[in-house]
Amino acid sequence: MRRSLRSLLVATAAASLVVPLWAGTAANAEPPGFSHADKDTLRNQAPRDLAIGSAVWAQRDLLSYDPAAPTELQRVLGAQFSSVTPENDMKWDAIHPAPDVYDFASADALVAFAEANGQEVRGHTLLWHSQNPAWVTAASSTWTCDDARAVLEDHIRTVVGHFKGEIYEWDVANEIFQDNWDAGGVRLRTEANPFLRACADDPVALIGDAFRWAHEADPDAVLFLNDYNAEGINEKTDAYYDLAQRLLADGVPLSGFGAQGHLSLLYGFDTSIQANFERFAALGLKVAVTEADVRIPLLDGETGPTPAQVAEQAARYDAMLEACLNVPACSSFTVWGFPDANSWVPAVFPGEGWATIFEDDFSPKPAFDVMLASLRDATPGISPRRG
Ligand code: 9MR
Repeated sequence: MRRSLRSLLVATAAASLVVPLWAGTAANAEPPGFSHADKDTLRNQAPRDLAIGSAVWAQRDLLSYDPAAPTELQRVLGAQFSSVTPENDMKWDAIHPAPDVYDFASADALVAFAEANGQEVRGHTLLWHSQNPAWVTAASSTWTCDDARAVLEDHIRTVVGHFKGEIYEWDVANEIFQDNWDAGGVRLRTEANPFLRACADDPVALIGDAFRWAHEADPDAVLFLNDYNAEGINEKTDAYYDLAQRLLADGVPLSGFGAQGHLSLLYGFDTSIQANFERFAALGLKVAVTEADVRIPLLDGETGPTPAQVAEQAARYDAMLEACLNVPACSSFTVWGFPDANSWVPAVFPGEGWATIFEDDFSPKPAFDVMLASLRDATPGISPRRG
């Protein structure tokens, strides 16, 4: 089991003054079966026990996994990354398709892949306004808060309990705040989220209990709030900062804050990500970049981005990674899948793309090279740019 291996190695390192604390921790351990030539990888260059992850949609890409004959995607995923996040396989519509039916098949396949490749698993996600099954949407129109609480509690206890000991970080609450461009501005999603809507009189109590149920089901998992547009210090992250303080004051087992990191070159880059991470870390929370990608506006008729766009993309990926490297509480840095052909971006943002760190033939982009160099240059627990 990944986490117990990590604890064991840290304990062993602590007991021996000869073995540095970062050496051989589970997150950076070499996957079985890889040759020396594969050692120059993101996972093996990561400092301290920083997990370097990717999302993968197990239903599409891992069900047919044969360790003796991996697909190119599976080979790269195993070689480069020490953590995997199910892109869709643990979401409500996939894992709880009917009131009394839980389907763990593809999520279990992801956990099995991770174990075969010496990887940890980030769980995603338990309370969200999107990708809920039709039965939830239909039933929620008549839910009382007690009804919603009963459904959510059963789901969280069942799903987190199923994976107990297998998942090091869970995105418990995902995208629970609106954006400042939404009607009503930045506030909890008590309209779009069916659970928060049913408990709109006191949504914070429901959120707190979601964390409590998850913690009771797996006391060792680090439990995250997670959102987009949550990289820098802004109105939304101010709201999260206030919520985190309130939850912690109430004794809620909140233990992480995740910035998804979905960036676009259409917009400027907010350089306050490190300062934002530092304020959440000061509350005693882990922080993480959970879904990094950097999409590029592509002109009609062009087959790819310009050299300047490629360089800017690499700089933004690296800036997010550097913020993580510079904050010791940053526990994981995850990219949201690869290669570009698998990216969610073109379907949602027509005219934008080329967002991942691998081209469709799996060759690494400059963003990959720059991040690999930053990981290699980082000393354990501290980034070289920190002085
Ligand atoms: O990448 C996911 C895509 O395959 C799904 O169709 C989509 C459905 O909403 O969700 C995508 O992942 C999202 C993640 O779960 C939460 N943050 C935003 C991600 C991109 O939309």
